[in-house]
Amino acid sequence: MKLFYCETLNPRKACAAARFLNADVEFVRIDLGRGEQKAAEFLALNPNGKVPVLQDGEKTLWEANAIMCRLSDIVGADFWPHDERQIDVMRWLSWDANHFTRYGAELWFEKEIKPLFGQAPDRKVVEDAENNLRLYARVLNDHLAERRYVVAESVSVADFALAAALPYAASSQLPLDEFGHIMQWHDRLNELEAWREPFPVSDR
Ligand SMILES: N[C@@H](CCC(=O)N[C@@H](CS)C(=O)NCC(=O)O)C(=O)O
Repeated sequence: MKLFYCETLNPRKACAAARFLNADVEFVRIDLGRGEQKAAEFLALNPNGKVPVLQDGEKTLWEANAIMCRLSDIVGADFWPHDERQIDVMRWLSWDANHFTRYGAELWFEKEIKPLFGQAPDRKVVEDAENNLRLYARVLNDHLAERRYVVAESVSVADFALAAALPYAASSQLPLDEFGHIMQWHDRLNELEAWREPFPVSDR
């Protein structure tokens, strides 16, 4: 199996999951700066021209959350549960994409990625994203007040999805300091080497 990735927010989830699950994947780096994601060969794998992509024989799968779930199934783990927890995990994946990481990733993009290409952050977009992130962070913070992980008692794909922007909290100045339960939960995820160090060392 090949996992196409770059050292950015979305592939980070898939790489962390592959490491966490000890999945037998070959990491293949795509250089986004050089536009390798828009090459015909790569577009044949993912017509969106984005990483991550998982190639498993004839099957290719794009979207980081789906890749995390697939890897869990391949190794027979509980990371993508198949019992009554699954609906709850699904709920958080959906909420995250539409609310929490939607705005966290927007701030990461405005503050870290645009400057790499010589562009200034859009102040209106930043202000709007900060306000929305605070709004939704309150919901997650309250949910985590008496829980170690987002769903049930163990780490699931919901944790890795919801935490996607948190490694960039300081560098992207995410307005999350006041949300102690979120920060403590992310400290717990950082105890996992796979979450702390998701990318192949030789490429960093
Ligand atoms: N919804 C996709 C988003 C993937 C995505 O946006 N990947 C970015 C890197 S974080 C990318 O490949 N960007 C390159 C481009 O758009 O040209 C997922 O979760 O996998």
